[in-house]
Amino acid sequence: MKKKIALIFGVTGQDGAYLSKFLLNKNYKVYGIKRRSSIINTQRIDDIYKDINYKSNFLLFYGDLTDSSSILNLIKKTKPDEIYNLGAQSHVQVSFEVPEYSAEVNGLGTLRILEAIRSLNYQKKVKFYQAGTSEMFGRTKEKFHNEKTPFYPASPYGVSKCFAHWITVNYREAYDIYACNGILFNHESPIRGETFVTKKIIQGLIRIKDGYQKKLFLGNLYAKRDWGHARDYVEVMWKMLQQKKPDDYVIGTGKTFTIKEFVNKAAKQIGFKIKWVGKGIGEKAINVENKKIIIECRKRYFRPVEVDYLKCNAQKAKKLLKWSPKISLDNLINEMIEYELQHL
Ligand code: NAP
Ligand code: F7E
Repeated sequence: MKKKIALIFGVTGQDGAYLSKFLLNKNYKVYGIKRRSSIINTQRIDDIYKDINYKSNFLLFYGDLTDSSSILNLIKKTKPDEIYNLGAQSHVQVSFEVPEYSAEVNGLGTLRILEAIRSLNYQKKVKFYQAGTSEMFGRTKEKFHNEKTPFYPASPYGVSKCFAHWITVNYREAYDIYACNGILFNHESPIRGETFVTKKIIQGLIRIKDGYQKKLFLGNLYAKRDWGHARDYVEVMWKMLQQKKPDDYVIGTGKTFTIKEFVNKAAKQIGFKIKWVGKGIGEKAINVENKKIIIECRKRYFRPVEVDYLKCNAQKAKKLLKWSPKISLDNLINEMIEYELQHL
């Protein structure tokens, strides 16, 4: 039987790496698009190349979401059955510093892929997944967020993803493309980027414990996030493309914790006894054993506007996609710690 072909934008990222392995294990041929960088940026997928079970079914091409011709040519060349758009300038705080670039890649990049599908007349050939985000809900005041919750983005990143969301809906309705928006809440893993808060906390605490670092500097400790594991979340991306009809789904755990609660959980598993003192920007965590300050807050890690609270209601995905998350936050933290200890 002919293998299905998947084309992944953002293959070198956290989700790109998990999704590639997931699809290869489902017997897909996987083509990934990497952008040119001055230093090799394939660390997360190098193990796939080295694995003889995957090697011949996994191939990378250069391309960029800011470059229409590379997108069009690669879709034409690879003739995919499924396209996953995971490529993005994905850091919320950085999007305040590079707003135009974030909109260019995240918003217009999505349009470029959809437009390539349309102009190649591939609407009946290819299914499209768009990596949407809970950041689109932003400052909406709801206890839970689901597919009906209005968007109120609170960063250039969130706004750019709203454009990507609606252009995906628009091309689905206008040109009958099988296109789905996955509205995913935060998901982490051992290979999460080092400047996202979960990885930064775990890496920082382990380095402090082992004497490589003195302090960890954080921003807002009271924002609440619904954190899941990337391995669980790539499965549901694929599931969305296996249904009779394309649709949009929110994906999350339904549980929410503050950054401070995440620190407390990670510290406990790493074997730190910490005590919090002070308030606001002066709040600190002290290592009870040696009385040293190990965590402080710094203004530079606060955002111009914060998304204070996110909590998912993924009933639709549970019912229609038969999906629910398998990995708890404690197990996710444990896996991230184990990885960090091995790679210190
Ligand atoms: P990530 O680790 O930051 O990966 C982003 C990927 O996009 C990387 O492969 C990156 O390449 C690539 N990329 C950046 N700019 C590009 C460009 N101009 N052209 C082509 N590719 C480009 O993000 P992630 O955590 O895997 O997330 C995957 C997707 O889901 C992103 O769209 C993100 O916005 C979205 N999302 C993530 C979460 C989450 O909690 N992780 C939640 C909801 C939605 P380099 O490796 O070269 O940088
Ligand atoms: O911040 C607070 C920060 O950068 C989480 C992306 O994958 O998920 C991610 O976006 C929270 C925020 O993730 C620091 O203010 C405190 O409230 O880990 P983060 P994010 O902004 O939620 C969504 C769903 C995406 O779609 C994005 O692509 O933690 N925080 N102190 C900090 N955040 C960071 N990065 N660094 C700190 O020192």
